Amino acid sequence: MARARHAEIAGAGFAGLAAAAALCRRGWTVRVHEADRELRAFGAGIFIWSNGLRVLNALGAYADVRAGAFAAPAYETRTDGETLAFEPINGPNRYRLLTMTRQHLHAAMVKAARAAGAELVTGSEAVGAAPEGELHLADGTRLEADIVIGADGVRSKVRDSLGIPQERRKYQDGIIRVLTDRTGLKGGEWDHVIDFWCHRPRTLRILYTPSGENDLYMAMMAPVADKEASAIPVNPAPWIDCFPQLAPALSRLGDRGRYDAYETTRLPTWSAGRVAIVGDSAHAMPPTLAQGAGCAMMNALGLAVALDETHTVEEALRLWEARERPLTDHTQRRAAEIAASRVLASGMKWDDEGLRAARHVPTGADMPLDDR
Ligand code: FAD
Ligand code: 3HM
Repeated sequence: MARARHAEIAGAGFAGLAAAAALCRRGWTVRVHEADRELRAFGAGIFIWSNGLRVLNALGAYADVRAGAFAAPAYETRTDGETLAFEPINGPNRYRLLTMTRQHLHAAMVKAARAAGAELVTGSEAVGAAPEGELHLADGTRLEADIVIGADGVRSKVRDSLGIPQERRKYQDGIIRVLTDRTGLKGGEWDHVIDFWCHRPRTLRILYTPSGENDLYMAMMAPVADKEASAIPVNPAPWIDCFPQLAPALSRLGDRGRYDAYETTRLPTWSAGRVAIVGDSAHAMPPTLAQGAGCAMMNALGLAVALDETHTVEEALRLWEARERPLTDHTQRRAAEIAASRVLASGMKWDDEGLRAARHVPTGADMPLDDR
């Protein structure tokens, strides 16, 4: 019998774990290297649309994800106190959007990758790769593989070591992400996802997101230039001034939260030889469509499918990029337009341009979701 093909993956984030589970389920042996000493997710909450849920289903992680996630009945936009958009979601014939803590999603994906047979190594930092199929670690180890996957996030060392040029863009705004509890904010409208915007006395925004039985995720957008509102720990005064109805949650944040400016990375190619670049390392995008992880997971699964369908890794990488990249490029472009224009403040309807990725049936994930 031929030996199983082997993959070395840098990064146990959503892209690396999805690639690991997808490849193991197709008979590969897989080792994932995580630089951090622990397997954990950074950031606070996350939105996963149908496309991402389908990928999770194909990886055997959907039931676990569904179990601790929140399915809000409506998505609203309220600007300067006025409701500009109100859309029922998650019901029959409505779009499906689950919200959850990042830790919850990450734990379900770790479980799925391990159940499929992946080896996950912590405290193992990748510093580069060779196109012939070698992953280089910080301790000097060089590991050979049929495919190397750089899933090491937006500051990817694997990508940079290959000399793939990057187009990077920054924006006027950034987001403080915090996770707090839902005490006093449960039931009725407090179960909705609510995009609160305020223009006076300054432009601020809070994407209020129930993310589990007791978890509340708030994505708090402030211009990079607004040093007072973008400070960490969160300075509650400017926020409570704009959003007095959220004072109970805003006044108990303590030193939680991190601020990240929006940014975009674009590469001329997603691979070099036997090395594939997957997830934020290849295509970081502003979070305005909540599709960064969705695209990362779709592309990770799509890569495993392409490797199954072709004779050589090089052929698979060409097929993969040709098949998956147009949707990611579109999503990244649209997310960037929305970030630059702040059009969400005017109650933008979720239209085809915005929901193309959400509505897409990802390669390898055409099984319907079992939601009984
Ligand atoms: P990461 O999640 O960054 O994972 C990379 C992993 O690699 C990490 O575990 C890291 O520790 C590890 N690593 C890094 N360097 C090395 C190294 N040298 N060696 C080994 N390991 C390494 N997307 C959505 O789909 N829905 C949302 O609601 C959403 N909201 C967002 C909100 C904000 C404010 C932001 C900034 C992003 C948001 N995103 C969202 C995007 C999403 O977070 C990313 O697209 C996603 O995390 C990308 O996954 P990844 O695995 O490629 O990278
Ligand atoms: C989920 C999500 N969606 C949109 C934004 C945004 O527009 O900055 C941030 C998010 O975490």
